[in-house]
Amino acid sequence: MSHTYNEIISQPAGWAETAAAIVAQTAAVRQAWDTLRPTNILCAGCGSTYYLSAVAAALLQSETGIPARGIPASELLLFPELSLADPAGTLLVAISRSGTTTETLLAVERFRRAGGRAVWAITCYPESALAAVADRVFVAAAAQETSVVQTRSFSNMLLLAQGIAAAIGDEDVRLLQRLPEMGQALLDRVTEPMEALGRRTDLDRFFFLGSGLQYGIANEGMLKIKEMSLSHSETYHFLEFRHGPKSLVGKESLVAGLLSQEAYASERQVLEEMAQLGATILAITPGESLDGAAYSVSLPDILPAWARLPLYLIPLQLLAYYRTVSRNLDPDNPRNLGAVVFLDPAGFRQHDTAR
Ligand code: F1P
Repeated sequence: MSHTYNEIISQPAGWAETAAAIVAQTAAVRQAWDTLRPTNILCAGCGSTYYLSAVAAALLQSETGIPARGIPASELLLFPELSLADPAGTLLVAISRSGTTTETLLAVERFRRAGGRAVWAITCYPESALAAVADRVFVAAAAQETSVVQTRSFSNMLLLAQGIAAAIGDEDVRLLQRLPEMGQALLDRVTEPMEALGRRTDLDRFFFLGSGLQYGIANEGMLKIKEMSLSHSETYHFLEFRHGPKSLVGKESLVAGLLSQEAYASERQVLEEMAQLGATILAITPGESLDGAAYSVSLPDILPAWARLPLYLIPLQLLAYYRTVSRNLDPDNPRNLGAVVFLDPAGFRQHDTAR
C-alpha cells in the first residue's frame, strides 16, 4: 500500500503519543499563557497548515475570549498592516509540518521586526528552522510523513492546537486521550463506505461545507481530494452555500457536510435542499446518523466540540484516497506538488524597508 494510505491508518497510534505529550504539558502551557497575557492572537501557516491555522484560531478564541485570526503566512508577510493590529500584544502561532516553508519563516521574521510579543510554533520537526526561531515549540514528531499531502501530520498538529487551547481554557485536556480508540473504530467502520463513495465515477464536483470550528477542517477535506485526485472541489460555510455557489449543484455533485451540534438543524436543512437539487450527500455528524443522506458518518457525541475535531478528518482523507486510486493516480506523488514550497527570500526584501 502507498505511504499515504499507511499514514492515514496510522493516525490513531500517533494520536495516542501526541495526546499524552500535550496532556503532560498542560501546566506549562497555562503558566506560559499567564505570563504572556496577549491582547490578540494570530495563527499562520500555508496550504494545509493555513487551514489548520483557521481551526487553531477558532479554538483559541473560543477558549480565551481573546480575538484570534487564522491567516495565510503570506498575508502576514506581504500585508502586515492588515493583520497586525497591536504587535506588542500579539501572540503569533506559526504552524508548519516541515518547519522550513519560506513564507512561514519570513512571516515570523516580519512579525519580530514589527515588535511582535511572542511566537509559538507547532511543527513535526523539532530541529527545524521554525523551531529555532520560536519562543515555545510544540512538536508532533510521531506524525512525520513521507507523503507530500498532509494527513497524519495535520491531525497530530491539530491535536497539539486543541491541547494548547484546552489547557489555556481550563478544559479537561485528557479527553484528547479518548481519540485514538474512537479514531480506530471510525477507520474500521467507514473505510468501506468511503471506498465505495470514492469509486463513484458519476461524481465529479465536490463541495465541502463546514461552519464554526469545522470550517478549517472542511477546507482540509477540500484540499485533500483536490491535491490527491485532481478533482474540482470547493469549501463554504454551510449557509453561505445558498448565496450563489449552490448554482453549480447537480447530480454530478457530492456535498460533504461537517455538521456541528450547535447549528445542526440549520446545517441539516442546507444538506436536504442540496439533495433536492440532485446532489449526493455525505453527512459527518456528531451523534445520530443523518436520515436521508446517501452516506452518513456518525461521530461519538460524548466528546465536546473542541475535542472531537480530528475525527471529521478520517472519512474525508479516506474519500480522497480512494477516489485517487480509483482514477489510477498515485497519492504519494500528486501532480505539480512538492512537500515544501521553498522561495528565494531575496524576492521579499523590498518588503523589509516598506512600512
Ligand atoms: C505546507 C505545505 C502546503 C501544502 C501541502 C504540503 O508546508 O507545503 O503548502 O498544502 O499540504 O504542505 P508546511 O509549512 O506545513 O511544511
